[in-house]
Amino acid sequence: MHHIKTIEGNLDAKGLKFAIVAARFNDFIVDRLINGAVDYIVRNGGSRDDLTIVRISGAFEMPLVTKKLARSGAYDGIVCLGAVIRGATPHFDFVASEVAKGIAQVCLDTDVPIGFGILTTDNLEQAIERAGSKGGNKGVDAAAATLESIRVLEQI
Ligand code: INI
Repeated sequence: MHHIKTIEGNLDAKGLKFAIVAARFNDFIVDRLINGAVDYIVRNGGSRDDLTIVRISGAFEMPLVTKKLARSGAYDGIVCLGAVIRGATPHFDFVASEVAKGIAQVCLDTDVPIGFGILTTDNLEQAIERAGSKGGNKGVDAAAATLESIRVLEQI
């Protein structure tokens, strides 16, 4: 808006190094989130040579691995991808809330922008909807949010 100083991130991924941390659990879904995230970064000028994909067992392992990646100083941003599906687990609420809390903590503790691309859904159909069909692709959204945060933080 005119006369109002506004800080906005451009969406140019050129020269940025990203780590994508992705769970193997529900890989049928997560592989599509990875494809979406990689495709988004490359379409916005990022290079495949600057991407590192880290595969881990499940969403519960995400915070610790993400913390080590963030502390390494090697990445401008980290995109966390997984799928926690209620129908498939009796400990859904525990896993889902611990992971969200843990990743938020890592983000604030390390000052590294982290995108939260972990689906938490009631069933497989809802997960499929958000992994590259009618609900879009949450991997794309998480990569986009990470990129935007990196570029905003550069200006503050
Ligand atoms: N991990 C997931 O990423 N998604 C799930 O839906 C899930 N379920 O259903 O249990 C899940 N569990 C594994 C968990 O993340 C850990 O890997 C496991 O508990 C070992 O620590």
